[in-house]
Amino acid sequence: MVSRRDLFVRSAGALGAAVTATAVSRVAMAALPEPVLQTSATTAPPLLPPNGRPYQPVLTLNGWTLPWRMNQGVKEFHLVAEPVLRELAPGMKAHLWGYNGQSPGPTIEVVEGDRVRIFVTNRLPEHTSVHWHGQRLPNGMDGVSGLTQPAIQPGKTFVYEFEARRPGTFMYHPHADEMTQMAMGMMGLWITHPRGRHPQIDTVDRDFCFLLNAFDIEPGAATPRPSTMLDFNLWCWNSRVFPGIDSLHVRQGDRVRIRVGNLTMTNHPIHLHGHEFSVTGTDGGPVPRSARWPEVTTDIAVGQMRQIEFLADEPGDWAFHCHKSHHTMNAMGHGLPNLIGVDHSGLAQKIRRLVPEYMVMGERGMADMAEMEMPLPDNTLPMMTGQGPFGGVEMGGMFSILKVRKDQKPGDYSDPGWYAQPKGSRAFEWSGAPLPTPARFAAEGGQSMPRQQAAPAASNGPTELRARKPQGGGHGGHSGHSGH
Ligand SMILES: [Cu+2]
Repeated sequence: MVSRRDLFVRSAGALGAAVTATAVSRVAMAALPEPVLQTSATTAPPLLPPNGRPYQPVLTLNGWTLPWRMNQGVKEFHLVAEPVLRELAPGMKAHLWGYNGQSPGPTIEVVEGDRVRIFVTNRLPEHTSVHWHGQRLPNGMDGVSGLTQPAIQPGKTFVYEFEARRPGTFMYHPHADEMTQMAMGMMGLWITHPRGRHPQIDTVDRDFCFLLNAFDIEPGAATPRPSTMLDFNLWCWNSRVFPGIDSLHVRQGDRVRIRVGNLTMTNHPIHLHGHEFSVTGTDGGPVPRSARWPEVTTDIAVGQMRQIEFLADEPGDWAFHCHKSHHTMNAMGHGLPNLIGVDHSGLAQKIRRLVPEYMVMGERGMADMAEMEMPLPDNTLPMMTGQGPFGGVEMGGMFSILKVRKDQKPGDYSDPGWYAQPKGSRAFEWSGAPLPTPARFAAEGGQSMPRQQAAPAASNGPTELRARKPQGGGHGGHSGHSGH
């Protein structure tokens, strides 16, 4: 983390002209707080509050918390909107837009009732604004350019000031050319901690947070395509792609909170293995205890935040991921022919006479592709990487690992390494008598998928699918279906 004195000086020069029509005292702003920059994409340790009201800090996955200064009882922050270079995972860097050297921007942590003043300096090539998603605040502080304020022009600094009225999990992002600016990575988290004990907010031992975001970066390129509407190819947690996403390290018996916000253009069913959790909060505030129920997957819609909590009582390395399986892959083409079950033998040899490096893909599913040593363009990621103790994890994108350990010290967030499974507690290869090949398999395709019946004549109307249904059994309600 570095302070950038020159930026501070330049910003201060622009201040007089930029700040207009706010309720903020100009005397209080005589000197801008120096912006603090972060250039590393690793997870920074939680920022213990050096002053102001005490609270238990969060850990931002592959992110950091923005320091502040106290100025006559007001917590002052300085966000700088600017182009940044973000490492999405080892082997790939992207030219993004973010705040204070990184995308996402730093997490802002305050306490319920805090008066907060945020200076926003625009170093982007176009105007911007900052919307404080989910907050109760005066209308003129809501950051919707054109509606509640003029846009912040390049080189200008604006000041937002309000009281953090509600404890909870919030976000910030531009409300100016937002399709471009969010596609370029402009976003951050905002945590308002409760002041003292709160009837609906438990104290926890570990408190993690991250944003879901997505980019469309062509293999070999480094800048996201901002005009992409839905067909993104890099699915990230805090602008990181597995295996670049850090794992979450907790002590067995810890009560754990994870706050997840979605600033992509689609929903993400976030799924945790080995434990059940409750959704204890949204960007609307804490969920009343009577309205909570156990889940292992929570769907987070576009623009939503979900706060999940659980008791980490099962030791191990537990997968934690988005359940849309194409979100746990990396840059991939989508217009691929379906090759499952197609016999390529002979064909590949013929093609290789014309294209010496030709490789067959997808014949047995896509797992082959993770193992394949295929030349990639510079600055892109293979589709499914990440090695576990037993081989390739075949995951990319929105995937991480919850590591629960008995001997993880309180407050220690360091990686304990792979879990040593107790003897006799791992799935193992059957070594008894082999399974006889069922006779029906021979009639059902195999490599060449022989046709089972004559093709219907063209005049026979729509193709009818014959689905094999279980004979008898208790599923009376399904017996009337004749295939779809
Ligand atoms: Cu997803």
